[in-house]
Parts: sequence; C-alpha cells; structure tokens
Amino acid sequence: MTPSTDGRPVRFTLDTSKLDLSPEDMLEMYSTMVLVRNVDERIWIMNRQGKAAIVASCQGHEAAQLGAVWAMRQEPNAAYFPYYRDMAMAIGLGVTAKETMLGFLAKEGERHSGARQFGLQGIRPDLKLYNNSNVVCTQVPQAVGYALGCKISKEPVVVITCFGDGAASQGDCHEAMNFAAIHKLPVIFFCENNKYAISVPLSKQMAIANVAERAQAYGMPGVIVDGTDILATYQATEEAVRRAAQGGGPTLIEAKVERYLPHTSDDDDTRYRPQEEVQEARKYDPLRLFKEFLISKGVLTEALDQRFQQEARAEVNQATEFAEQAPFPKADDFLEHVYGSS
Ligand SMILES: Cc1ncc(C[n+]2csc(CCOP(=O)(O)OP(=O)(O)O)c2C)c(N)n1
Repeated sequence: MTPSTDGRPVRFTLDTSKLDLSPEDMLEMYSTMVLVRNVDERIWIMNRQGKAAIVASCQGHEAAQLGAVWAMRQEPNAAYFPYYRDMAMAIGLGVTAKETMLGFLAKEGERHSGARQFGLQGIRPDLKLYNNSNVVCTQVPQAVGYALGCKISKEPVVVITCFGDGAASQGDCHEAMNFAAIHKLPVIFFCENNKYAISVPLSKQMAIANVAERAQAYGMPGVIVDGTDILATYQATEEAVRRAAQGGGPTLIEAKVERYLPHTSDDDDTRYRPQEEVQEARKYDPLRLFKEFLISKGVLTEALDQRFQQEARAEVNQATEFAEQAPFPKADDFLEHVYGSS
C-alpha cells in the first residue's frame, strides 16, 4: 500500500500473500479476541446487575483495535493514547481480565487510576498506555505533544492515538493532525468510525463520506480499512508504523467498524437507530469473520475454538469472582497521585 499520488485516501485491501504472521500469531490474535468479547459481555451483564457503573462496549471494534495493537507491538518504542472504547486495545497490550474487572467494579487493585475513574480510564505507564479518558478527543493533541517531546529529546517513538468519528469533528483533532504533519511527527491517527457519535449519525456531523479524506488537506496519507477485518487492519497499521519509524511522518487510518451495542450502558439506541441496521451489521461480526478465515486456512479447528471459548470463560469467571470479593479502595488514599506533596 502506497499513498495515492492525488492525495485521495487509499482504500486498503488485504493481501494475504504479504502477511508476515505465523499461524501461531494468528491464533494468539484470535484467542485474544475471544477473551475480549467474553470480558466485554460479562461487564455488560455486571452493569445490568447494578455492579458495574457504566460501560462503553467495544463489541464490533475488536478487530480494528487488535489489528492495530499487533502491528504496534512489533515496534519497541510504541506508545498508546487510546479512547474510552478501546478495551480490546488494552487487553491486547497486556491488561488482564482481572484488572479490567477490578476497574469496572471500582475495586482496590485497579491499576489505571486506583479505581477512581471509569473502567480502564487513567494511565498505565508500564504498558506505555496513556490518558484514556471520557473527555472526547483530549488524547489526540496529547499524543502529538508526546511525539514532539520525544522528537526534541531525540528518543525514537511511534505513537498511536485512537478516537471515534464524532471526535474527528472536534477542533482538537484538526489542530493535532495539522501540527503533526507540519513537524512530520511519528503519530498514527486511528479513527474507529462506527458511524455514530452517541445518537448523532455520521451524515449529521460531517459533509463528506470518509474521515480519511481530510488527510490530504493536512498533508499526510489517508487510509481507509475494513475495521471488521483484523488482518487488513494489521497490515494497514504495520505500514503506517514503518513509515512513522523511518521518519515519514503521520498517517490517518480510518477503520470502518460497527457498534453493536448502545453508545454506553446508559444509552438506549432503540430511540434513534433502526434495529434492522444493527442486525445487518452483526452479519459482519469480526470474531466470526476471523474464525471463518482461520478455519478456511486450516489454522483453526472447531475443537480448538471450543477450547479458546472455555478458557476465556474460565478466566472471566475467575476475574469476576476475584473482583466481586475485592474491597473498595480506602477513602484515605483518595488524593494519592492527584496532588503533589511538598
Ligand atoms: C469534550 C466532550 N464533549 C462531549 C462529550 C460527550 N460525549 C461523550 S461520547 C460522545 C460521542 C463521541 O462519539 P465518537 O467520537 O464517534 O466515538 P464513539 O463513542 O462512537 O466510539 C460525546 C459527544 C464528552 N465526553 N467530552
């Protein structure tokens, strides 16, 4: 995939002959996706039981997030500025089911914020996972600032920042992309376009069909990829990672994804979204698509899939039990890491 000469976004299509993933790699990707789906479904249930306060599900986004993570994981100096829907990205980077469950139940031992924020929000410096917050788009200029800081101090880095289609219409996003292109910063702008910003459909918040079309105006390549295809997303991101690492500057990747559940557990999407649309979208479930691909290639069998499903369920059961029994954080350390002391 090379950037088009007329600046129009490249529509990326998977070329399996160029895949540099072993069958073992692909099985690891698949079993991680199975785990993520199991964690996500369980947290949604815990919310309905009144145990998890609020959840932004990543169901339908898993392939995009994990494809991007797998490409980024090959880069030793990778840093991540995700958004609130990026649970698959977090788990792909090593956040465990137990840690995730502790976060959504706001229990002691949670490592992003000490259980003082929504699940998975806060930072995990050990994983170079920075500022995941509910405030839409803040992470995008921060990712660019981080990349600029690394450039000034001559530290090699490749930064990825993720955001939704709604966030792409915010001023912060435009300023960040413009600045990154001017300074040729090693940033991948990864837009997970699920066609809705809560209840606002894409057509009501942008006058063009693709977010990636804007890349031309900033002066960077724009790439559209099928975000329900983990391997396509992996390949597209891998190229952007290589370009960034070699000093080629930023890339805007638009992963076309589906949102299977309401915006969050506090939302009722039946008030604004035809449910037939959701049923149609479910035909392209990234988990099923990847399973069918792997079976067709002889990499996965139904028996192995059953094993992955059982292992994921067992891990999620253990994580749930652990988090339910864990205490809430102590009131005394409420201000820890909030204010410095002198
Ligand atoms: C600065 C700011 N403005 C508004 C909101 C309210 N809000 C929360 S999520 C959201 C929609 C974001 O949609 P999108 O970027 O498409 O991501 P998605 O949730 O669809 O993945 C809005 C407007 C907010 N949290 N922060």
